[in-house]
Amino acid sequence: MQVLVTGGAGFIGSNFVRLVVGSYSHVTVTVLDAFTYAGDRASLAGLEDRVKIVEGDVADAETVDRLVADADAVVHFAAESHNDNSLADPSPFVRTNLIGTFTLLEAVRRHDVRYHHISTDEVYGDLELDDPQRFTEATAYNPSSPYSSTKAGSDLMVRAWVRSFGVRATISNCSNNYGPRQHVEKFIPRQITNIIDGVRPKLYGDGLNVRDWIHVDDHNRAVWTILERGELGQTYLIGADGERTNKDVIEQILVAMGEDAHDYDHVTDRAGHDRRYAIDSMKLRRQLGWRPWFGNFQRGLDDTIAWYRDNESWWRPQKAAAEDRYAGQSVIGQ
Ligand code: NAD
Ligand code: TDX
Repeated sequence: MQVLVTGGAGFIGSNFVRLVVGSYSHVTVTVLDAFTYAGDRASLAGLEDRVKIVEGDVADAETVDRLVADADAVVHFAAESHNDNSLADPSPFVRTNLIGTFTLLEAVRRHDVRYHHISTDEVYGDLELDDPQRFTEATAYNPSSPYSSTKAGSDLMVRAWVRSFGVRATISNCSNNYGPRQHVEKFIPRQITNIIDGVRPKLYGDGLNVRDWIHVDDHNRAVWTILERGELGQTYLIGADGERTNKDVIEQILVAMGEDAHDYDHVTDRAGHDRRYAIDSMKLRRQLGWRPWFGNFQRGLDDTIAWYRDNESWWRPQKAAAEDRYAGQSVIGQ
C-alpha cells in the first residue's frame, strides 16, 4: 500500500509517518512537504529507507497530480497551522489551506484515490466556559480566526467534492495536540523551551481559556483507524477528554520542571481568542472502537518535557526565529 502524506515533515505528520512505518511493513510512504519554517527534515531522520521525501507545494497542481497518480491513499496534513501567524498575515493560510486542499481534491477526483482530510475542532468556533455542551459532528461551523476559517473552508470543499463528484473521502477534526516534534511557536513547547532557557513563560490574557489536549500518537492512531475502517463521506471528531485551562497547564509545566508554579507572566491577549474547545468523540469510539492510550495528561506532559530536554538540537535552530516572529507581532504574546 502506497500512502501519500502531505505535511509529513511537520509536527503531527512526522509522528504519523513514524507510527505507520513502525507498525505496518506493507505500507510505503511518500511525504510531500514544502519545508516551510514549520517543516523539518530532522523530524523524519532515520526513516530514509522507508520514506520517499518530495519537496513541493500542495498548491502545485503538476506535482500533486504526479504523486497522487501513484498513491493508494492520501492523508492531507499540510497546512499553515498557527493562529497567531494567521493574525499577522493571512495570505499563506488562504493559499495552502484552501488552494492546496482544492488542488489535492481535484487530483484524487481525477485518479479516484482514497483521501483523508485532517482538520481541527477550531472550525466550530468556541464554547462558553460553563456550557455543558461539547462539539459533535452535528455542531454548526463558526470559525473565529483566519486560520480556522481557512480550515473550515477546506472541510466544506471536501464535503462538496464527496457529494458532487463521489470522491472517496473522510474528514477528522481533532482537538489540541501535544507531544514530541511540535514547533516551539506552539503553547506547550514554547513554555518548556522558555523555561530551559531561563525565560519566564507567557500566558495570554487571564489564562482561563480551555483547550482539550490529546497526545499526538492518540490522534494519529485515530487517523489510521478512520483511513482503514471509516465510512466514506463521514466526519469523525477526535478527542481524549483532556480539557484544561492554559493557566493550569503552564503551572503544571513549571512544577514538572522544578520551578515555582507562579513564575510566569500574563501578556497581551490574542485578538479574537477562542475561549474554550471541547470534543465529544463518542461517534469514533462507538463506531470504530478507537480509545486514547495516553489517559494520563501528567505522564504525557512529563514525556514531552523529557523529549525537549533530550532533543535540544532539534528545536534550538527554530527557537530564536519563533521568538523574533512573536516580537514582530507587536500586540501578541509580548
Ligand atoms: P505544522 O505547522 O507543524 O506542520 C505543517 C507542515 O505542512 C509542515 O511540515 C510544513 O512545511 C507543511 N506545509 C505548509 N505549507 C505547505 C504547502 N503549501 N505545501 C506542502 N507542505 C506544506 O502543523 P501540525 O500542527 O502538524 O498540523 C498538521 C495538520 O493538523 C494541519 O492540517 C492542522 O490544521 C491539523 N490540526 C492540528 C492540531 C494541533 O494541535 N497542532 C489539531 C488539530 C488539527
Ligand atoms: O505563548 C503562548 N501563550 C498562551 O497563553 C501561546 C503560544 C499560546 N497561548 C494560549 C493560546 C491558546 O489558548 O495557549 C493556547 C494554545 O495555543 P496554541 O498552541 O497556539 O494553539 P491553538 O491556538 O489552540 O491552536 C492549536 O490547536 C488547534 C493548533 O495550533 C492548531 O493548528 C489546531 O488546529
